[in-house]
Amino acid sequence: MTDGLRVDIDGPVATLTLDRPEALNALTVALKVGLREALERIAADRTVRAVILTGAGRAFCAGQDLAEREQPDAAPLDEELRERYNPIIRALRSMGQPVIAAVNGVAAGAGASLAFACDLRIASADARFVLAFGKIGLVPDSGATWFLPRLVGSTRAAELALVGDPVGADQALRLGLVSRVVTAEELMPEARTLADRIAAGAPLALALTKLALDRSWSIGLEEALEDEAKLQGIAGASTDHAEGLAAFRQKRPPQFTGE
Ligand code: T3D
Repeated sequence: MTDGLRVDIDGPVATLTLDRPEALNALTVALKVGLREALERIAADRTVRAVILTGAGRAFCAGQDLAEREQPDAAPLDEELRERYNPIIRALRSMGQPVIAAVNGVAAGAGASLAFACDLRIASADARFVLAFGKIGLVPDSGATWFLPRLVGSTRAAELALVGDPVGADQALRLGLVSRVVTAEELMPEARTLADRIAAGAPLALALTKLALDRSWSIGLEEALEDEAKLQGIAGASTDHAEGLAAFRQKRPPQFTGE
């Protein structure tokens, strides 16, 4: 659909595939713009209830396309972050649908940041995360300095960001960077099964859960308790809550509509 991005919508699940395998799915301007637009379109599509982000070929994403960065007309780095990377990270966090990163291979630089910004990460045994920024004299960006300590704790985040050694799939599982590791063949079926299970949930409740989890990082317990009460008031007034109760009573699976 877009240069370097495939968007497949199959029932309630949208799969976004970064598709520049010859450059390990490195992020060009066209791909960044396409990815942001696709996320925004999907966010507004009520038929999509879960999203999978993955890469074509042997990589998830090698971060910024370094060949494009060296072009004389490349935007300054701060501008590139503000205009193109940060909106992608905001779109991932603000969309109501949960996003699963199916990390099929190397995730380097902003490619790792993209995976960190998803709600869930599952990895194939071939996956590795590389905080490649330092090797080219840059600072971790696209949310990496914010997500990483929250995902693995400050001590491990500092080691990953300052030393930059690659983290293989098994280590990523031990660190809590991913929640599951499967074989390369199993990765997409596993991601789809997970996405289908999420998609069977109540969309409004899922969106509010995502919001509450994100907000919990910046508020105290008292505020979180009040937040939960407000959000539960909204979820409790939904048709889906009534449907959930009826389904429980009638011993059948619920049919949620997002209302
Ligand atoms: O706008 C801004 O710059 C600000 C934003 C910055 C955010 C960032 O993401 S900064 C970090 C940028 N990314 C990197 O520094 C990673 C560079 N790549 C690597 O370190 C390694 O390629 C990997 C560790 C990812 C994988 O290594 P390996 O040995 O498995 O593969 P390879 O042989 O290095 O790469 C295979 C091909 O992909 C190769 O092309 P070729 O020689 O076969 O034609 C290589 O040049 C290409 N490739 C890999 N990464 C990139 C890339 N091409 C363009 N950009 C890349 N990032």
